[in-house]
Amino acid sequence: MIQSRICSLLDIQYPIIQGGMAWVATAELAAAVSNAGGLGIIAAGNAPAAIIKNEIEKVKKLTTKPYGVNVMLLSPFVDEIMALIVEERVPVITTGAGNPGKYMPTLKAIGTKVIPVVPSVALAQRMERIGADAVIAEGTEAGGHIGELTTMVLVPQVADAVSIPVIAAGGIADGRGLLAGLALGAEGIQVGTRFICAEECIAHDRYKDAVLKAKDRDTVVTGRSTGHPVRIVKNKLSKEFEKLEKSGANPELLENLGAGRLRLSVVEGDVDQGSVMAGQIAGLVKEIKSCKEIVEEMVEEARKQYAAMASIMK
Ligand code: TUI
Repeated sequence: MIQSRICSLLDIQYPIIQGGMAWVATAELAAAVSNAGGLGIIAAGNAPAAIIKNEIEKVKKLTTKPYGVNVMLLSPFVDEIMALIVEERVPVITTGAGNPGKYMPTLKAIGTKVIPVVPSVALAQRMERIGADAVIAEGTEAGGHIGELTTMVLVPQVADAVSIPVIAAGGIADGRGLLAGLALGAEGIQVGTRFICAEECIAHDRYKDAVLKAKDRDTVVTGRSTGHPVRIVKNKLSKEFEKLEKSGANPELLENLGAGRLRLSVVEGDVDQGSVMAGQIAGLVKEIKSCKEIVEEMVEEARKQYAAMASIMK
């Protein structure tokens, strides 16, 4: 057991929350993470409510443990996804890419725990004020849509600024990362990239291989000029983006270039033309393992690292 407010808040064994990765985080992955003692998350991404309703039904068959849904606030279906969450009494939601404030009163009224991803101290404080149960402080090392600050500087500043529990995210894929998150003042961690390479993850094998092969400097940030910076593994698509952004292409053209590209890589396995979202920690991910192995090894390694550090600090 790791005792933290995140474990009691979410009724889970280990304070390890799976990242909400569109197309990747289906019921299969979410159930496997929850069964391993963490909190599995179904990502709603840009999907309509009917698809996510099916995933929720599936996850309930695959696990009796708590699970969550990640709501991507830029989705055109965000209102119907929130209505589904209320209808299904989803125990926990995480949110990304925006401010969930307008949904908060309804969610609080039915007892859904709301955990927004925040890229700054100001947003963390705002979320606490309107009733968030915890916040995920996600650094720019993370994959997908990102903020500007690193995990190292964001987590301790958020932890000092709020009283609700903080979950560290961005750049965490092993036990050292878990311990580091706790050392920075977080009470739990969110892990995305490591779980892409889980046995139970339904992402295409070529997507998983691209993450396994990626080295430390193999991710790049595209879309800064559109106001939606997204970290992906370098490939033909990222080079095309780079070229267009350098030439001052208009943001609409760039947004259009990105449309449908995540599905292309995760589902079709086109890792040249598709968007291979992953964090900078992809360089540390070397093997496909089960969620149970990933979670248990992470906790075991954190304990060993803690003991090693204690002996250095004496
Ligand atoms: O949301 C993510 N990661 C994502 S979402 C996504 S889908 C997408 N694709 C293309 C463009 C945009 C999205 C892929 N990966 N992570 C959580 C996260 N949230 N990172 C940063 C933020 C964030 C940014 C600004 C949260 C709140 C925010 O505040 C804006 C405001 O309204 O104050």
